[in-house]
Amino acid sequence: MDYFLTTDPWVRKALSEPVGVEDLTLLSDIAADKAVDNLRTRLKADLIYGSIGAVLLSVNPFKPIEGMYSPGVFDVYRGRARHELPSHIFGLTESAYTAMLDKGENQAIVITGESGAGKTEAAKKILEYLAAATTGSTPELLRVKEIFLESNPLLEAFGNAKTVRNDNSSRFGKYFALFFKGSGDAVGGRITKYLLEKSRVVKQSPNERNFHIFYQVVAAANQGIEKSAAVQSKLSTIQGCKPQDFDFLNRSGCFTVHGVDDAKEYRTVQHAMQVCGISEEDRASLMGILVAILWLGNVQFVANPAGNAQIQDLGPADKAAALLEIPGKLLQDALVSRAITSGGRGSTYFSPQTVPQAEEARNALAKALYSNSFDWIVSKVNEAIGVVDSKSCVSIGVLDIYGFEILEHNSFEQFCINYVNEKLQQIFITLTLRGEQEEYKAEGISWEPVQFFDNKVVCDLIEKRGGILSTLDDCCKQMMKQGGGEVDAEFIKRCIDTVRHDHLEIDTKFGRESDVTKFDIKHYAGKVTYDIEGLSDKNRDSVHDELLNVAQGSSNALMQQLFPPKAAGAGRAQVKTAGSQIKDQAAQLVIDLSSAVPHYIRCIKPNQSKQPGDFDVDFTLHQVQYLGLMENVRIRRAGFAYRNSMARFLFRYACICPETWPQCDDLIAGTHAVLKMAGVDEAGYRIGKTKVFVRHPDPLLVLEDLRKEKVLECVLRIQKAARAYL
Ligand code: AD9
Ligand code: MG
Repeated sequence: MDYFLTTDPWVRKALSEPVGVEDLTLLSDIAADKAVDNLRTRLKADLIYGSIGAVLLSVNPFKPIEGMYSPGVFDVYRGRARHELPSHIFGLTESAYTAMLDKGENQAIVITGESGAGKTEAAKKILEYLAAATTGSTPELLRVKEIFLESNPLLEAFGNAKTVRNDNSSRFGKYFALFFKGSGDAVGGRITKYLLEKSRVVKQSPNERNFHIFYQVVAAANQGIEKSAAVQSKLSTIQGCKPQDFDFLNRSGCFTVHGVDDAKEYRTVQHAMQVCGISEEDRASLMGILVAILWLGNVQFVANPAGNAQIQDLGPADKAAALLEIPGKLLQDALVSRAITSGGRGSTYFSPQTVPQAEEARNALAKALYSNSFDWIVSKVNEAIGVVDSKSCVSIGVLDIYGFEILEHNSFEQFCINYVNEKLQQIFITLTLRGEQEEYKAEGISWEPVQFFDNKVVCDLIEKRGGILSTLDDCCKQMMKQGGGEVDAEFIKRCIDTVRHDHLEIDTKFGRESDVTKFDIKHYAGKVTYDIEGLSDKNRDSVHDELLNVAQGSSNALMQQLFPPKAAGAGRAQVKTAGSQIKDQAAQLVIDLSSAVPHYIRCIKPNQSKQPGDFDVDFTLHQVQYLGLMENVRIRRAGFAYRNSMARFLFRYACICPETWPQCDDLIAGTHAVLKMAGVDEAGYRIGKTKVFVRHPDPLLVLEDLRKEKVLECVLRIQKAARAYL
């Protein structure tokens, strides 16, 4: 084939040097340590991609690999079937793209793996490939492509941060879907975001940073790189300041990221905002909000003689108020006091707050300002890409979500992140491991069952009624009614009393229930210990009414969009807890993914040092085990590469065989006849009750070629007939 003649050095190298086995299904010994050995050998030769059947494996090299994503490699993969070429993310993307166009079915690429394993990089490569593959030059297409590519740095600036695991860690989940016309050109898209880790705005762990955008803004203010006078006027209040001067940035001891120039990134991000249709006025307001958040962080409280909070220095609070375009006095009052509506008569009085309560209120406002801004940016990007009638299009969706996390201290954020990862693992199990086996059973195909851990039990523990999320919600609601109390303590008490489960461990051995400060969940990827403190606050996730009123009273147009006024006469809205939001989103995600043809990329992180050339065998082995890769291999080895209903199979291929064309009355006899025509012997396929299963993918290529020949023949005949007629 012509690709053997390719001069592209990367493809030649990948084709010419068989290093280990590319598809783990072909391992002579299916043991996890052998698989890890194989991954290591291949990584050493810069072969980061491999596969298990249709699942693409990607091992993070932590260094750029020369030529791997070059235009030459793109050209080789474009238009070719996946198994003709070495495993590559381009191959997977191409197969999703062609399947979408050929069959008119929506596709979803699901990228999983732990933090720092390479998911976001993979998502970017997919996007670049799709942008290059859609070669039309209509203004509509160019616009969609540009916005999709530009929205990446914008969303990363606001949604990513340096963590100990990854210098550019996604702190939100993202599902982006690109919509295509039948011709293959992109006509629109949609980005859905999942739970932003907003607690990072006010607090970061040691050696981690706040979201990138804050450092970019501080750098820009100092280097005078902003051209717009309106934006510059917002930045001017922090001119001469360093990140070290802001309490929301200076507690973790980490201010820079190796190899990242924050000022340069600032320019890229501001340009991206313009491309995404954000006006200069809104951009100025947005930068003003970010600067206001930094000043809010510097608002300190001290206790007056009565023990009530008062603002130590009005300077930062006034700066924040001015930037947010709200009256300074109103903001000050709302930070240190709170309206309480008492009893049945509903009379309201103002209760002074303690210092911790005022700090909590300040932090809640900062988080709300930031997360509402983030939501607004996502909505602007979506607006710019253009809403299309998704029913008249086909789509490719790419899911890039935060990876599984086990930190020294795990809180509500890790709980949500790990829950979403449980759901993704569950989808993987349902569609590949359990699904495959159940299908053989239902079709009456002889089959040796393979054992695997089904994490549905862990999903149930978290999301079912009476499980962890609903117990936490119940406690939050009840305590709100009672006007406060120790919600975290009540939550753990109820967990001990009512949520009994094999995957939940609460150690009460050494103390009373009230001394319990942690609980463990045995996740599919390992046991994680969660701190109880702060869970309920993070779950309730609310800004108290006075602060909300103050924000709603801003005279700034963007602020009015971020904090729309309550409709007249509307009571206190039933605010959804963060836990139930993520549960709803996860459920919707399952629906979206299940209604598309899934493709999987399993990313593996070979070390925790983030250095090229370092391979931590135990760490990698653990991922191979919890991702269920060996079970996947076993099922693949015993299984069939292709399956489809006989009706659909014949719909596509009946034309190649005289026994089935133009008439086929017997599905089973017809299927046998077509496969015989393609030279598949009887050991190579099985016929079930409604479906046909073909063991290897090669016969499918033969069938496709025969079909193409037939179609061409027909076209020529029609042309000839038409000419004769004319
Ligand atoms: V997290 O769950 O968002 O914290 P990701 O997204 O899995 O995580 P990411 O894609 O951000 O990880 O990769 C981490 C770093 O690894 C990148 O910043 C790159 O420096 C490096 N990386 C990842 N994939 C590749 C690759 N294919 N080639 C070279 C890579 N470097
Ligand atoms: Mg990421």
